[in-house]
Amino acid sequence: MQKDTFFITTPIYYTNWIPHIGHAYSSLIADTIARSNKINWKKTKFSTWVDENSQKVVEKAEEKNMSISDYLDFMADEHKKVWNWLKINYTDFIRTTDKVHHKLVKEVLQKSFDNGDIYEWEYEWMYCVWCEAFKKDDDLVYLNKEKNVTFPITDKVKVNDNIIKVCPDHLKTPDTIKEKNYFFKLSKYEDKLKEFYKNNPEFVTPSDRFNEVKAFVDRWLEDFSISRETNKFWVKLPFDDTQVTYVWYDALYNYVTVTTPEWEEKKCSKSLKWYNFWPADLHVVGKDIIRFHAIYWPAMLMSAGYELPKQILTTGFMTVDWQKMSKSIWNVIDPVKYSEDYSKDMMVLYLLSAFNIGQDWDFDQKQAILTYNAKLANNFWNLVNRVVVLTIKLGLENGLKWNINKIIANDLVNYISDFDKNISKYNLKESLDLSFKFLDVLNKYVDETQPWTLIKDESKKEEVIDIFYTISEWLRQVWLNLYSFFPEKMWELFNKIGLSWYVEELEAWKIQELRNKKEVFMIKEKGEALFERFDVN
Ligand code: ME8
Repeated sequence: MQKDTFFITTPIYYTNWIPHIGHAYSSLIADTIARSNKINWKKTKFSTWVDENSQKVVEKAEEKNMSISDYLDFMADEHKKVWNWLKINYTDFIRTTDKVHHKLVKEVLQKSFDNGDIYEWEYEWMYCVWCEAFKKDDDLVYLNKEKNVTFPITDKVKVNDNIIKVCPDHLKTPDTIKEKNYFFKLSKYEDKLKEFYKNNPEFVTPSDRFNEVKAFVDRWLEDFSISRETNKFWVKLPFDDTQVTYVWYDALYNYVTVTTPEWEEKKCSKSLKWYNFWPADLHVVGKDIIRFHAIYWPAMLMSAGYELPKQILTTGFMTVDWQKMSKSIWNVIDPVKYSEDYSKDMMVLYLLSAFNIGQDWDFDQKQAILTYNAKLANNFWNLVNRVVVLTIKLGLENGLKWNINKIIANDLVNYISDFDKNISKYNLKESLDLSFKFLDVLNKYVDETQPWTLIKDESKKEEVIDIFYTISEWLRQVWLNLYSFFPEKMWELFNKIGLSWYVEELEAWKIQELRNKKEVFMIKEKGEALFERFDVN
């Protein structure tokens, strides 16, 4: 059978910081979705990246007394270390400084230039280095330095030594830049974008984010600058080597570079060669960069003659103590340290089940522990533990054999079909909720049948085996589904019941085949607890 392909991407992360839990959130979503496609018979490409074209990189390198290229190498490694530690199973890692990428960037720039979509213009604008963004008066606020308060810009108040215009996020005055740049003619694509949105009503999800994008396009599309004359070390424009690319072309086109034969030849795992991965199936991005992905990016692709990505999943933003994460106020949560102090599973469960993708939220550690204790340590682990301990007590030399009690078979069928429907639409919270709801049904079944009482009566042995087989089988089905979320733990669980080859089979796209199998469960040892309770302080 010819396999379908699936290509998913994380956002392109800046390298002026080591990924924090907000970045990990996007990567965990992408990892879970990639895995669920992979085990469902799809040839899956999962790319992650670093965006090295940032003014801040120059400052950070100076701060650390490093050359820019040493700093970039160091930070790219740090990013990889975090993702590898968290077992984010990406297939491609690309840097904006990659030579193969620069070749493509030059080609597409030339194409758009030849089409008349790129033009030169001298202009004067304000630019906030900290946001890495141009600012207009509308984007700024007044800061009264004496009183240290901000207020909206109005005609009535004039700038003076005490009242200055600042960026509302960084409270710093943006630089004024006057220079010649090249611009992309976004305005030319207004009608084409609108038509594309109309024909692709799920292009951006959740839909409220799509509405924001459409409203923005309805207001007015402004051409945007794509080059700089100041930055010495980025990709030179093929039609003017006194200018280098700025952000859009060298960042966004990463998504395409990883699908080109040149990249695949050099950097890609053999098993992923020869498949056509462009257009991407899903870009996972935060709401801060949705406009760039849903407006700039499709227009740039149309201009260069590429197909457009199929969908963009937009995530909400997390605050810590209701504030943006920032090193200066020490509220940054490091995902690796968090996983060491608590557990990676707690982080995944909380991030993916406490709220829907798209919502903003404040990180709530108490809630994270309570959710973990209730769902994984109690509901889930207690049940597994009971089955393991009692089956060992039965001393079944030849394992638990197929002997299913049909009582809750309907619940299982509904659970699996609802799970599949939800995960294929990237409803990760709903998919997890459904799994824990089904575990509730299983727990209820155990409470009602009371196998720990029946086990004392030798004449009831068959009945007990029947119950244990049923629970183990239904658990096996839950584990197959939860593998996309908690792969390491599910692997340990498959081992526990004598199915050590399962992960290999799953990674070879076979969830449907495994679901239909009739296994014998060999349960020999209790082993260590996989999900232990944490105290809430
Ligand atoms: O913006 N909560 O890179 P970046 C949730 N390189 N998600 C968060 C988050 C938070 N507090 N903080 C970051 C860039 N993210 C540019 C993009 S596009 C041409 C260039 C996630 O390192 C979220 O997905 O700031 C966001 O979009 C991404 O990290 C931004 O990463």
